[in-house]
Amino acid sequence: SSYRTVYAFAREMYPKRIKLEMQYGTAGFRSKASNLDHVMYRMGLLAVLRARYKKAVIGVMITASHNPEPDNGVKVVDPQGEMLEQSWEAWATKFANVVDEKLEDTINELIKEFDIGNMGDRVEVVIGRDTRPSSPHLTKAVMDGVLALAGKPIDYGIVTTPQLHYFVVCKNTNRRYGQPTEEGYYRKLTNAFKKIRGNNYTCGKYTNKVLYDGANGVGAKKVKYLKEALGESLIIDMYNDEIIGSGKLNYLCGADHVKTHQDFPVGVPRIPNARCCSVDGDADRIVYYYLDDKENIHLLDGDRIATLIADYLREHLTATGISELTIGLVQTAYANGASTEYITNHLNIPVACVSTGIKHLHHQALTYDVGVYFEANGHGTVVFSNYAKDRMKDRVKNESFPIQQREACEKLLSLIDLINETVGDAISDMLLIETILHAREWDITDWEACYKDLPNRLMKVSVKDRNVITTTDAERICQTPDGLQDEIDSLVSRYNKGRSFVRPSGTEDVVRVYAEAKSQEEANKLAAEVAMKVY
Ligand code: 16G
Ligand code: ZN
Repeated sequence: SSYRTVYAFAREMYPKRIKLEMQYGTAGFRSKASNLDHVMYRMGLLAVLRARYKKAVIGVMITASHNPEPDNGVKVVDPQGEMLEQSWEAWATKFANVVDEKLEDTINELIKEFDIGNMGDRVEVVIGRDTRPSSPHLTKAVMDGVLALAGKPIDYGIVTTPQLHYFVVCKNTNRRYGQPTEEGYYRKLTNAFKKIRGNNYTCGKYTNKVLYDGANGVGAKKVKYLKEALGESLIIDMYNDEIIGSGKLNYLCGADHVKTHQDFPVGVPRIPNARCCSVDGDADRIVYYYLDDKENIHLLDGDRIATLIADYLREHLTATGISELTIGLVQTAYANGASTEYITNHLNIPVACVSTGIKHLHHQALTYDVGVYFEANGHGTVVFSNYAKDRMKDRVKNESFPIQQREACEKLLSLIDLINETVGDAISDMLLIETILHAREWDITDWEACYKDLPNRLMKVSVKDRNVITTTDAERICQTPDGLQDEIDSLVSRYNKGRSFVRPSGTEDVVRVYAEAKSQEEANKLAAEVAMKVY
């Protein structure tokens, strides 16, 4: 039977050699690549079962994003491009951790629990990987897992995480979302971009050139195709495109490095006031920044990107005249307090705060007709309801509406084509940001002038067991240990514009401490004081 194959494969090719317990967290599994053979094989098995259960194509992405090059990881992508459903995360954890001898039993348990009857269906699992040297080998392990349960693996090779999400959605929507190929992806984005931009490449203070840090990863490889297709409409000066295996992936460059250390990346020329952006190792995050005349770095992070986009979309949404369409912006507790204040009081757009992790933001964003979501680290996108899309398409066609309204609808529909609605996408986000800056005729300092960030500090604290800290209210309040929240409250109350929270990390064995206050000294001091309470 096929089960004998499953077990034989597991024992002979991908035996579980390590004791290390792994947990499927907000970013799937992440570890040293050498620990992951059996995990990959088992995620291949799980993906087939998930595909049979959902009667749809499932994705598997092999990447460790912004982590160092020797790490790797894996995430399962659900049919509509979402992250794996929460109830199955526990199954993924179980699959990864059972001993080889129990693997078949676990498979049978899952089949029984979800009543998966169609075990003969030759379901498709689409697989993508980043540029890590370990990724080809780990891809083979996933494919063997898919084959062991008689699924059909489709290997897309090296792609960005958002490209893989896009392929899954294209396949599951009968190509209504686009063609499930790399060419289809570039064509969709670049056609929309060029259509909106027209022939006017520069406008006011906007210049059509951006310095792009590819983090020596897939984000560098892929932008080459884009550059060609965009031609003169946007000149992308690419830096940090080392060959695979150079060891330089994410090293002193990339979105995570720039955001975490507020440090200008190596490998990018230090030209004052030049508009720069950095993506991360799997190109699902982006941040912008520039150096001023004194060589100080100014960061425009996910909060800034979110406000830029939300303001622009709101303006067009109002112009459509379809008054019932709602817009909302979703943040996490890490969003700078000044951004929340600006969005709420100046832009008058409702803001929701949810727990860290893209699935939470995405989920909340779906409750609006136009839902903008970004984490401060630069991961985010916009989602549109089908209702909004249909209403706008109707209005474009209906000549009884004023021409301005119909044009606003048309513009928004083009913007939707420019956006990867499935997940945060550095490349698509960049094109959207460039489109808005162009429309506003802004240089990067105009964008920055919208509001002034509150100084803030993020710290890591190592503790014996980070899970003794539990939180509520979108991680803004500590539930346990007893009394900790009171202590934080009392510290915070002594600071001007003080705010602080602590939460256990979902990706590292640490507790994170965030603090903001009127001055940098105060933010540092508050963070240190709160960290002392966590020890
Ligand atoms: C994961 C999340 C990211 C989040 C980060 C927080 C996804 C795809 N990725 O990388 O959104 O910001 O975890 O890490 O959801 P932390 O829990 O260690 O602070
Ligand atoms: Zn990433």
